[in-house]
Amino acid sequence: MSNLKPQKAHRFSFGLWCTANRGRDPFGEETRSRLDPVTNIKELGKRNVYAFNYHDDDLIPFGASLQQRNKIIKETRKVMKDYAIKCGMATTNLFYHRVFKDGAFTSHDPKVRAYAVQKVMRNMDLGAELGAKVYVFWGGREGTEVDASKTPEESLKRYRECMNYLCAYSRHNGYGFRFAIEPKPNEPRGDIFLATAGHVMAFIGTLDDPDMVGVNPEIEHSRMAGLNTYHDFAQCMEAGKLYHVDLGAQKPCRFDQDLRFGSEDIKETFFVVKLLEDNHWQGTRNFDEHPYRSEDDKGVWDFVEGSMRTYLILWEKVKRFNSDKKVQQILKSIKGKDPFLEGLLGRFTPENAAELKKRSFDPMALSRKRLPYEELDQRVQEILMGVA
Ligand code: GCO
Ligand code: MN
Ligand code: MN
Repeated sequence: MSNLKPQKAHRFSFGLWCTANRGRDPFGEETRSRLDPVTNIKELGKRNVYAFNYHDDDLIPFGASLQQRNKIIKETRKVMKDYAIKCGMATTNLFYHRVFKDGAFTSHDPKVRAYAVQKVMRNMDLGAELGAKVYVFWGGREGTEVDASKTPEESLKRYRECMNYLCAYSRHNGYGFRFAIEPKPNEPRGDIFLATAGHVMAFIGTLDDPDMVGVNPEIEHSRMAGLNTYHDFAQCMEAGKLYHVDLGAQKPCRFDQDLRFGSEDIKETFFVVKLLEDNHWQGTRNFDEHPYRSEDDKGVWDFVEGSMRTYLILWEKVKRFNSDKKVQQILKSIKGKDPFLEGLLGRFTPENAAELKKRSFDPMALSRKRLPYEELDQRVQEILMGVA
């Protein structure tokens, strides 16, 4: 296996909130000590992580004075330079403070919505200053427990109004951000609006500036919804809407586990890596996940190193798959070829349709074509298990 050491050229990134996660959950207190953002960025940079991502409050504590803010920004810039680490993505914490308990962009209260938009604009100013290319919108509180309280139609209108406003703000300032909306079906709300990548893509089509906005699908969130993550990512990519990715691992249909990349769902994860690498996808290979609560402060870095190592191993497996004679021979054998029919099917014309209607087919004969998927999947398994 070739070199599994992460390089800046691999374009790995982590959210500061992932490494600074202290293991608190609804049933228990913190198990790790506080990690300040500057040390956090430095430790990532030392490990050849290409970029860090942040929520406004990860970097500048909520309610900090202007003086504190300027000091942190200065230190951040220095550590970014010293450790050759970029800021990849910026996002806003619109979920922690109780003011957002019933939503930010979808709150009934115009003052809360205005405050949320203000919070985003202020952090967009900072994100642009730090060189972030992508701005993520994860509407964790944009949802309901009580359907009588808010209608989805009205909420989506409000969501749209805020997104349109912020797109215009970014354009007006020449920030060049690509916005990426992150779907999640539930948690922390009972039901969250824009639950899946499909919902997000449909919503984007209704915005004033759809080209500016794409999707930030997360492996864990698609699996929470019981979906095939690989298909989710691929459909976003095919639509030209894969603007950012959140990688991690998750057992299906549970709370958001945010497990270390590749620690579950190995075959699906392999196909996600294959999708990104075979298509030379341009974004950062971003991890959004948390170390186990049982880990100590040191273990956080094992988690960071493990995530990148697993990605690189899976990439090696992708190369192995792509050059495997047996796999390629099966793939070749299952793909039919008929240039004449493909021409007829390629475009509707009355002539093509008339010609197609005249053709006679033998469905039984067609159905007898061998599809050796047992062999194909076994081969994939063996590549992944390291015996092929
Ligand atoms: C989650 C989400 C968050 C968002 C992040 C960016 O785990 O529910 O993934 O981690 O990605 O808040 O806004
Ligand atoms: Mn998550
Ligand atoms: Mn995420």
